[in-house]
Amino acid sequence: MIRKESLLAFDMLSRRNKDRERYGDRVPPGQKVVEDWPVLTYGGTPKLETKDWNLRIIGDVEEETSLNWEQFTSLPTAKVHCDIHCVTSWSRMDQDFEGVVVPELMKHIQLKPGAAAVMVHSYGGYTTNLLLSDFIRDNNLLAYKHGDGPLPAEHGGPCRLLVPHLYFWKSAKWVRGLEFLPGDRPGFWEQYGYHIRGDPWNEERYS
Ligand SMILES: Nc1nc2c(c(=O)[nH]1)N[C@H]1C(S)=C(S)[C@@H](COP(=O)(O)O)O[C@H]1N2
Ligand SMILES: [Mo]
Repeated sequence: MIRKESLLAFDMLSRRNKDRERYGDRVPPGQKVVEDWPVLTYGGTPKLETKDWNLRIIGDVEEETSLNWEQFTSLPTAKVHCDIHCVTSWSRMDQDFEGVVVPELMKHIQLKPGAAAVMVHSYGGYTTNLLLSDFIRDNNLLAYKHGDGPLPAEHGGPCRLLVPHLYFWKSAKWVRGLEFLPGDRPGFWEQYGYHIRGDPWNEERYS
């Protein structure tokens, strides 16, 4: 007798093989491609209007400051085409985001000499941590558009971080502030056992 679980396992395996045929090495180990876009939020979607939105820059900076929506959106933008990888094992391929380029924003922020990491704070209380070497990259955006439209609220609108080279929990939705720190410190999921860095190619899922 063939057990139902073995049939399910077989099904998963053949799906992964199909993903590999279609996308080759673009699918990280242990991931499977989905066509829909799941919403993964701890808690609810904060209701935010751009007129009330601002981005606070705090911690190890020469001068703490904040930018309103108009100031923020006047910074140089770019489009990033990427795949996104959630630690719960789905990947979504060929996504188009647009927003402020992180290194461009950083040109306006004078860090204190000891700054080495950032804690990203979200409206609603979520946090996630990144080393500056993972944060200040040309492919990272403070994204406010997806495809042809604004970023949908449930996916982090008006503005989310996009860090395509790490698992998607690092891409904080509803970004509200950047806190620069002398060293890496665990954020929300990292405190609950997610990996401190989260590289999908090394399967840095949990620690
Ligand atoms: N503010 C906030 N950002 C967050 C989360 C969250 O719960 N709150 N979840 C993270 C996780 S675990 C994932 S996989 C992605 C999911 O983004 P999506 O809902 O747009 O797919 O957002 C990340 N950013
Ligand atoms: Mo996730």
